[in-house]
Amino acid sequence: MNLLVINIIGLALIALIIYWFWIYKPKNVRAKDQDIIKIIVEDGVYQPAHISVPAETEITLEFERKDETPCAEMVIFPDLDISESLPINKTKTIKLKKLEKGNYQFHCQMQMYKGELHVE
Ligand SMILES: [Cu+2]
Repeated sequence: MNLLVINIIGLALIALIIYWFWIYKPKNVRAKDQDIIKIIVEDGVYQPAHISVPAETEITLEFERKDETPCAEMVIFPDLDISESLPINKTKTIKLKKLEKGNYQFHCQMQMYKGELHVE
């Protein structure tokens, strides 16, 4: 490989890192009572990762895991005592009970995938 090619690859990697850490913002969705929110588990992110939920409403989450690595296998809501394994390319339904105001995190077992419910 000549030096130019190596430089271009280096610049592309730097651009990717900048994009990932500074520019990329996970999508935010706003849920209403009885909504079903579909969350795709892929490429190291939950999409959407931030879900706004009105307090005292009931919503359902449908996780669809496309990432086959073991990292993505579990989804854990530590504050809600929820810990579920996600089958690959199938929908896993998690019905949430009514929540009080606050932020509730959810993540994979290694906390590489991260998301948050904003109950307001
Ligand atoms: Cu993980």
